Amino acid sequence: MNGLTPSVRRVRAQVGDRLLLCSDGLSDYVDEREIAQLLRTSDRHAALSQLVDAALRNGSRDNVTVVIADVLPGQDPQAGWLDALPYPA
Ligand SMILES: [Mn+2]
Repeated sequence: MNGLTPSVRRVRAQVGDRLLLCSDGLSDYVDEREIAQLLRTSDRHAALSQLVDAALRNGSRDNVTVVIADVLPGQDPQAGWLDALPYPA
């Protein structure tokens, strides 16, 4: 695997949780406290924009990749994630 070892961790998500996946273009340029504060922005898309803006404002010269996942109620936890997509195959 090109000498790379993935870091894998299982977390128990609860309704209302918000998960952040990001590249080091964000995490190396914005401190965790500010990231946490911006993640509390209720509108997910606004939070995304604010996180990317903060990284660029702090001089990030790397790519800034940010994914926010909100854990929502109403999905059968036994169903596969493909079944949860809003668009049928
Ligand atoms: Mn990077």
